[in-house]
Amino acid sequence: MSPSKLTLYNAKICPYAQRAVITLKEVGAEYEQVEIDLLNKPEWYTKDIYPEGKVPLLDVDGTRIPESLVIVELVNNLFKAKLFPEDPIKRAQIQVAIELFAVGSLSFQVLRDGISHEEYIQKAEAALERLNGFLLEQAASGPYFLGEEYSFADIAFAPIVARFLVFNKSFINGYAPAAVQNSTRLNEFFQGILSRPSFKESYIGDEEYAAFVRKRFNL
Ligand SMILES: N[C@@H](CCC(=O)N[C@@H](CS)C(=O)NCC(=O)O)C(=O)O
Repeated sequence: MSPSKLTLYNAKICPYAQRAVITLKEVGAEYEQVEIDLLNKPEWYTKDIYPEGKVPLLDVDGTRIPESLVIVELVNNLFKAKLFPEDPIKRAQIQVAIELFAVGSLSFQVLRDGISHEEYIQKAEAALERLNGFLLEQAASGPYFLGEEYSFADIAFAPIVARFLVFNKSFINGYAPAAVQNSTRLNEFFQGILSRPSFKESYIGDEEYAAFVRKRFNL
């Protein structure tokens, strides 16, 4: 049974929030959306809605559920969608791959902690190589994490990958990862998840994302 009222607290800039939007689109849910300005967060959000002050948060008939991956699974279950593979091993493997692909925190290491571009590139290439291994473990060709089957893995990765590529282009001197150029599987995966309509319809856009990073970090 689908819930009677869904309200998503979203910030278009946020990759985690985009996971929730993609999932809602994939299942064809009707929902209301409240945009939270992360650079000027309204007091009422932290005070009345979610003390952690983070997005996304999904209100389901008055019950508030935060955390992107929890929301993805909840929406999948509410709408009896098939975004989670039946095989518990595959699910676990996807969860590990998501957890270990921490390129978002790598960009913070450049912006906040001042690690060098060389160090960033070294860590990024290692993360991509590992992801390539995970992809090949599932299927020899894509376009998705599991091969031809679209799943929550693709939802989890797409917003992170999109912002990672923009960050490289705009803030790491146009760095184009060698691992992506050298691996058809990885390349195909990135193209597959980034060309999915639910991703494209919910993505803030390359320029807008780069502009946000510049503003947020006074670059
Ligand atoms: N683990 C959380 C992370 C959510 C998160 O960190 N969201 C950021 C924006 S991308 C946020 O709301 N930060 C609070 C702030 O910027 O004040 C999830 O997966 O939903």
